[in-house]
Amino acid sequence: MSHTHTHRWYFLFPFVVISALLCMSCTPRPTNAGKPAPKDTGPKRVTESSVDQQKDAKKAQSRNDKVVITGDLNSVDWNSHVGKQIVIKGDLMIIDTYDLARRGQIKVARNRLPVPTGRIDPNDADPRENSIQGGSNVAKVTAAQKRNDGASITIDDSTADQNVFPLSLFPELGKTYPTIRIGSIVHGVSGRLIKERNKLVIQSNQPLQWTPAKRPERPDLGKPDITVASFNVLNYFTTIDDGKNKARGADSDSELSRQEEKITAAIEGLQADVIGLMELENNIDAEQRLVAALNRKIGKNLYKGCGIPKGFDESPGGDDSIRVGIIYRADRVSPVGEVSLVDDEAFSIARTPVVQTFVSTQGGRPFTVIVNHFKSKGGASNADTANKDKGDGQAAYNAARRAQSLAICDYIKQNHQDTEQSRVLVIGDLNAYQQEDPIDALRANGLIDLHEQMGQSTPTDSRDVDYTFVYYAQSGSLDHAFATKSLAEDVTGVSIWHINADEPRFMDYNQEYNPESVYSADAYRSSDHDPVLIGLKK
Ligand SMILES: [Ca+2]
Ligand SMILES: [Ca+2]
Ligand SMILES: [Ca+2]
Ligand SMILES: [Ca+2]
Repeated sequence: MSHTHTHRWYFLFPFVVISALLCMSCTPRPTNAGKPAPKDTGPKRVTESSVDQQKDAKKAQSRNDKVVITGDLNSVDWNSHVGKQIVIKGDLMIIDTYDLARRGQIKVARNRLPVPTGRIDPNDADPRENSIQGGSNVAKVTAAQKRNDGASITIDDSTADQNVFPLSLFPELGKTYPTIRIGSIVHGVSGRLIKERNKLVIQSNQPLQWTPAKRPERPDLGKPDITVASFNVLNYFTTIDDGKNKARGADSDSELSRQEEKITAAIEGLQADVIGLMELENNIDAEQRLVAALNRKIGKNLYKGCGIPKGFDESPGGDDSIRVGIIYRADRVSPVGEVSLVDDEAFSIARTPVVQTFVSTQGGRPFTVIVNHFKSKGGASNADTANKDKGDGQAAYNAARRAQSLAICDYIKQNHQDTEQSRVLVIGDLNAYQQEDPIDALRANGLIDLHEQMGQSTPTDSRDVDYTFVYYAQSGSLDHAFATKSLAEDVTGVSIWHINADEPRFMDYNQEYNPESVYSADAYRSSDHDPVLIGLKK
């Protein structure tokens, strides 16, 4: 997005100033029993001494109906304010847009909310430690979750009608502005607090005054010889979902074309030489069709697929309806040996990891990429005892994911000890946040977390949130990049390109409810995960 575009946006909306609607004589009210009222940072109060008694009575009435919030939302006792007019002063960040198209709702907080286990280790008081058992530090995870739960409030468009477009909170969407990203800033809000579907919402009956978050350029990785990417493509299926065949992707040829347009735009934009993909349909067609579409898009036959390894269908995880795969730029890298897999029972309820060694077409030493898609956190009702949600912040199937991590470590120890083969990259959607057991297991076994190495996510850093995914208004990284020591030395940069997690889901390829005017054949919301990029020396 250009600066001019931002300015134009501002120019159109300088008059939607919520503070003009404020009751100037409002006194800030205690926001929580027993807690002091926040300091009034708003306009000076009008002196009331000269007004007559009738007016005084009216004002008292309106004061009782109005609540002004200036500080931390955690200290607000929302339940005691149901039915009242709420004014939240100061900047609020949009942290969730999941229900924006359907219900006209966004969630806001003072800051982006990090998933607790992204920073707090459930079994190590110091997150730099790498224990992978027990729950000695779970109380801290739980406390952080509780803080997050109280840190936000929902703003609603004041109607129960669904899929109303244009959006009344953001009427310019689809006209002069292309998206409503998470991370955008709303400059205060006012409206009545009601309970709707057992949820507290502030009904705003005017457009919000806001500053959009910018869409980031593809991140810089230093001066790499080779670029590797990891990208979960959100169920790219060539089999059209007919409601009975259990296909998970597009419901029509038209949706498939749109999905393909967006994914190929994203992959082209990655400018990567090797791309590990998650959530391809488990057949060869999906990979081949995607590669063909990419080559058509760039007008050259440069991309190739590694295909499906021998013995894949019989391997643990090889029968899942989705799989991981690897595609590459044949002008930039050459495969060394056959594509192979990690054959381990740990993957029987997940997806078989796929492995390929490459060398730059410009020479240099070989490197091996292991692409993973560990068992997800969902589906808890089917989980056996070991895999039940233990309430430790790591959700269901943590034990399965931990075993999958350990299987990857074993595989590397068995197959990649010789100097010639010791440069290994472990990438993919590990379905675990940075301080959860499966990620600590990789560190405990000597693999290097490239984000930590590059100083992009130190466990104690409280300023920025490292994320590839947003789930129930919390941001965190499920997608990771680890390397063996000998390869970690040759990493020039690692970065997450935020093209998806912050973008509203109504901008994706689907056509059931998405407003047609916001669709664009670009990289944004090509998936629900952000891709990860890694730069390497050859
Ligand atoms: Ca609504
Ligand atoms: Ca740790
Ligand atoms: Ca730990
Ligand atoms: Ca659909």
